[in-house]
Amino acid sequence: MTEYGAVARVLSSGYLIDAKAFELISKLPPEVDLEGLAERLLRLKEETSGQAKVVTEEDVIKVLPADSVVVQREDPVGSSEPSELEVVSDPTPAIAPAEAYEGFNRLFRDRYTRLASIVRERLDAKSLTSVSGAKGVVAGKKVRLSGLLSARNNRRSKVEVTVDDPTGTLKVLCQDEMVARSAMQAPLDSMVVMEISRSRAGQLYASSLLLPDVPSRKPIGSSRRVYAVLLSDLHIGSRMFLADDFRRFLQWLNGEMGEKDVVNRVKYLVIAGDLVDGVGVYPGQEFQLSEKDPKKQYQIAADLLKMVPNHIQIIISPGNHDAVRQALPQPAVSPDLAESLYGLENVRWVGDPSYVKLHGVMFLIYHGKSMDDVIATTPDLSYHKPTDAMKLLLRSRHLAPTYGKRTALSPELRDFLVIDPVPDVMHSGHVHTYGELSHRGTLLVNSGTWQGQTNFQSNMGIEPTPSIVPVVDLSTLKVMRRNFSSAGFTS
Ligand code: D5M
Ligand code: ZN
Ligand code: FE
Repeated sequence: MTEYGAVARVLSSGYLIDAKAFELISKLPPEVDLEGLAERLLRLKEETSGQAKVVTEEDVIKVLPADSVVVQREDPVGSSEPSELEVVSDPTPAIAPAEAYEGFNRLFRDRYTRLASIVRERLDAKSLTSVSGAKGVVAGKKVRLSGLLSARNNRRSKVEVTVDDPTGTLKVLCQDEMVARSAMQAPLDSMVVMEISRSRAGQLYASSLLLPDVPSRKPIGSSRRVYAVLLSDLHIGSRMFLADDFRRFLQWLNGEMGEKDVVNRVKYLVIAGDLVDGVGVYPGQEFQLSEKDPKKQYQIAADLLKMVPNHIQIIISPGNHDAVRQALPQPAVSPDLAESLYGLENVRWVGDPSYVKLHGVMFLIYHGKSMDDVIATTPDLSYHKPTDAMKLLLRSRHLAPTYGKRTALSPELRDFLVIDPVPDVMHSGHVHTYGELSHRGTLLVNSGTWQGQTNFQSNMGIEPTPSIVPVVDLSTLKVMRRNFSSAGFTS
């Protein structure tokens, strides 16, 4: 008798078998007498009549012969298991920049309003005052203030900060060493919350300075054990694109290097920008290109991504080398330029940044251009530890807080760069160094690159760590790494 026979028998007696119970029965070793099992199940259910007429996994475990069976908690996933992609937020259809001056006013108003409401949610709203309210604080009293950190000046060991909100501007002195340090580490133009008091001489002092941050959460994993593979910065079309390493990765993904138990679970491949090297991105780039036509660069990308098994859903967002505008948010690359990729059924383009849910797990995909700014302006941050820069952005609840540096912003009606909701996984690239870190339940991954070191990076002292692939188990948010560099395949 097959397990279906056993199931049919229980069903025909007026009981339903739930999914987990069914799965367990179907995994039992062949020596288990299913006929006997079905009999015992029926007896068990009859004895406990009055309860729901559903056979659960617990019921099955109760009637299993005690000695013969090890209950497998394995969750086999075959390549036929479908992916579940939901695009939660994508700037592409919403992009409609307003006139520059009025546009930026509106953009910053939206940024302020949304960050202020995040802060109110995180802290007791009643205890927060505005800049104009804080101006009136009398000597000996403390108030809590939220506002944008518009300037900071380091004066010997003290730091003077300027905070703005729609009610005005205020200068506050950070004298305490820890508070001064927090002031130097907060990105310029980010939302901060400060506790301030006035001295008898009339000077305002900060006794704390905090970023909005994210609440501590338990990661929410997928119910099925499926994996997402994260990539970025392939730079196809560059002479430095590591084609051999990438082909090795594609072979692995096709199960040609074994590890079928791993690759069968891969349901998603997420590319966080710089799929191609583009053209005219920096002076003299033409000498570094093996392919100078952007359409052809995307054609090569399509020829490679065609080799990704069809059941794997590919999600691509652009970066500063892709054939779209540089200003954030970036829309998806258009079908005119990336026709070949739009032709692949399993490819979904989104803008930069975007939120997508993969098997219910919320991903924030962001290329990471603003990391250049926070790394340049924040002590202790470096290109070697990209996840520290990502963590600072997450704690600021904004992907590009600092205005007027190297990251161009577009004056949209809505600020797509505010980090809300809190993602389960934040995936970036851009800096070309691999990194992973967990912050208060959010997994941060920088997926490195597939481009060797360029002359420019060598002059800047940037040492890329290419061809390392993070594989995220969506049920646990744990990361496995695979290295496809020429030094050899290591797991
Ligand atoms: O950027 C790859 C890495 O190289 C990233 O860490 C920034 C750095 N980079 C690249 N171009 C520049 C310029 N012009 N100035 C400063 N830093 C740079 P990618 O965007 O992939 O080329
Ligand atoms: Zn790049
Ligand atoms: Fe980049």
